[in-house]
This record gives sequence, C-alpha cells and structure tokens, in this order.
Amino acid sequence: MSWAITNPAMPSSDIINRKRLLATLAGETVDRPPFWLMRQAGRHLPEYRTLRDKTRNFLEFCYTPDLAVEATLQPVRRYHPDAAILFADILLIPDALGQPLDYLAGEGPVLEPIRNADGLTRLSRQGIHEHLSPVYETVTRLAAELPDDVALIGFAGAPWTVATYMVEGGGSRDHAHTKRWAFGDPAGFDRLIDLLVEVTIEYLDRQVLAGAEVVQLFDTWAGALPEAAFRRWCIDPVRRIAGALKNRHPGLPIIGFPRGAGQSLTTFVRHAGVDAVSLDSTIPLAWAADVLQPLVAVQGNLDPQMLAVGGSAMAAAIDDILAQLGGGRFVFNLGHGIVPDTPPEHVAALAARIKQKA
Ligand code: 1CP
Repeated sequence: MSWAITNPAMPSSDIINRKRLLATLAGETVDRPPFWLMRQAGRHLPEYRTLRDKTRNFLEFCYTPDLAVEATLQPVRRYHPDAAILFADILLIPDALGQPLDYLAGEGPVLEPIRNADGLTRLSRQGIHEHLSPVYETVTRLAAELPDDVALIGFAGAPWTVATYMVEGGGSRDHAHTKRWAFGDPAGFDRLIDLLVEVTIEYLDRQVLAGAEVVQLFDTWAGALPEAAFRRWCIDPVRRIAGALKNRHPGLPIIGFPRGAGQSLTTFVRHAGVDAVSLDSTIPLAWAADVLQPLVAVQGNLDPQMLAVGGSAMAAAIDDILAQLGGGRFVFNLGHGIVPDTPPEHVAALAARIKQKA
C-alpha cells in the first residue's frame, strides 16, 4: 500500500514538511481538518483481535513492542488518519508503581485498591522507567515506521482519572471511595495526586524523547467532580504536567480531555496550559466555537454510537461538526473511544468524508 499524499490541491512536500495535526495545533491553516479517532486501535478491528489472541495477558501485550507497534499501525493502514496514538493503557502507571493489576475478560481492569494515605506506602517509584522501557521502545519504533504525514501521539491518564482506578480498584460508576478520600482527607489525597503528577511528567517526557510529537492527557472521569474539586484535582495537575513538559520541550503540543467537564471547560482551557481541548459528544458546537475555539484548538466530538450507526445519519452529524467547528482551529475526532462493535467500514466512510473536504 502507498503512503503518498493524494491531494492534488497542495504540493505533497508542503504537507510532508508539516503534518496536518501539528500545523493545526500550532495555529496554522491546513487544506482540511486533521482527524484521528480515540481507540482507533483495538477491539473494533478483526486484525487486532487476531493479534491480541497471541497473548492472554493484556499487560504483556502492552509491554511487547512488536505487538504494540503492530496494534498502533493497524488503523493507520486501514484509514490513514492524520495521527497514530501509541498503543498502551493509562493503567501502566499504577502497574509500574507496583500496584497489582489484572485485566479480566469482559470486566476490564482490576487492581488491589488503595483507599487512604497509609496505602501509599505500597507504591514505589523505584525502577519504574525500566519497567516502562518497552513503551518507550514502542514509541521509538513507531517514530521510525510511521508514514511521513502521520503524527505520533503519546499519552497518559490524567492524575484524577488514574487515581479513581487506583482507589476504587477498577472502573466505577460513582467513584465513591475516591471522592470520600479526596473530600475527607484532601492533604492525604494530594499526596497520591502529587505522585501521579511527578511520575506522569517523567513518563511523558520519555515518550517525547523517544519520538512522540503530541501528548494527550485523558481525564475520562473529570465530570465527576464539583467545581472546587475539579480545579484542585483536574485542572491543577494537568497545568503542572503541561508546564513541566513545555519547559523541557518548548512548542510541544498538549491536548487535554476533561471528559464531562461541561461549562467548566472554560476554566480548564484558561488555566490548564493546554494547546487543545478534546470535547465529549454532549458539548454544544456553537458554544465551543464561540467560547473555547478563540482560546485553544478544539478536538471532537462525534458520538461513538453515531459511528456505530453509520450511513446518512453519521454523514449529517460529521458535516454539522465540520460546518460549526471547521472554520477555526479544529481536529476531527469522536467524543469518546470507538465502541468494539463498530463496523470498520463505517470508520472508513468517516475517513473518506473528512478527506473529501480538502
Ligand atoms: O481486551 C483488550 O484488548 C483490552 C481492551 C483495552 C484496550 C484496547 C484496554 C483495557 N486498553 C486498551 C488500549 C488503550 N487504552 C489505548 C490505546 C488504543 C487507542 O486509543 O487506539 C488508550 C489511549 C487507552 C486509554 C484508557 N484506558 C482510558 C482513557 C480513555 C477512555 O477510553 O476513557 C481509560 C479510562 C482506560 C482504562 C481501561 N483500559 C482497558 C479498559 C477496558 C479500560 C476502561 C475500563 C472502564 O470502563 O472503566
């Protein structure tokens, strides 16, 4: 298969010298909005399921560069998006800190919960980057193997979201244990958040040194917190991570995804120090264009279930998003990850529709 750029309206060298995603995040104009999709790798692809069958253990899969590189490249071959996202998981950080973690089929991640500040003694930063070195090797190999016009995104979970998994012991509906610790012993909970801030800075710094060109911080459960807590445990940690990374790598583009933050997105974009904000599917487009887009690039926000539906309903929803956000700094994406039963043909149709806009 060929990686050549086929848009005749623009000399290929122009695009190759400046990947669309990087240009957009730097505030430059491009021939069409860049696109990539959260969870573009993974279970919706039959070739991923075949690859995944090679290791029973999902952690082992993430720590095997041959497999992680291949999983990252699979959607790039099929859809040729403007970015590839490193194949890894946000819970590699608790794993590297020594918190026992397992992924159970059909149930998702299960960890031995840490419910209070005393539990922090069970974590250790020693040797974490040796533990995580296969991830850095995956990034190095991807940087060498990706097509010239595809940007490489590194990522981590934002501290609040990673903390919810560490405290609850897995996914949770109400995050009750995490909130009770945070609200009842804020100084003790800060110690967990501070640890995650420091480790995440080092983790992302190493991803960038290995070749990641953009980083995204996933704060999947940001919408669970009331305003003051959102500032303290979502905005402030992201601000510290973004600030430290930008000190070390001036010009590094950083995307924040405080999912569910609603109106607090304005405070987030003013204070978090990110270049772009990823919007969940509930965010009104006109509001995002008026209030957020003048401040940062916006990314989003097709409902993943609309992608699963496909057809004319999806086409109309894509066109609406492009019409309302495409005039400013904009990266097309979903409002959350691709759901596993999404037909790959729908994703191909989405990619074709965006590319047609050039
Ligand atoms: O069985 C399998 O193959 C494992 C399923 C799976 C996959 C494919 C998990 C377990 N993680 C991943 C990869 C992954 N996770 C990626 C790279 C793939 C890509 O995006 O193309 C990324 C970016 C993540 C990030 C991630 N993991 C988030 C943040 C984004 C989001 O979706 O909200 C979260 C919350 C996780 C935790 C996690 N890991 C895995 C599962 C099933 C979950 C979610 C558990 C829950 O619902 O609470």
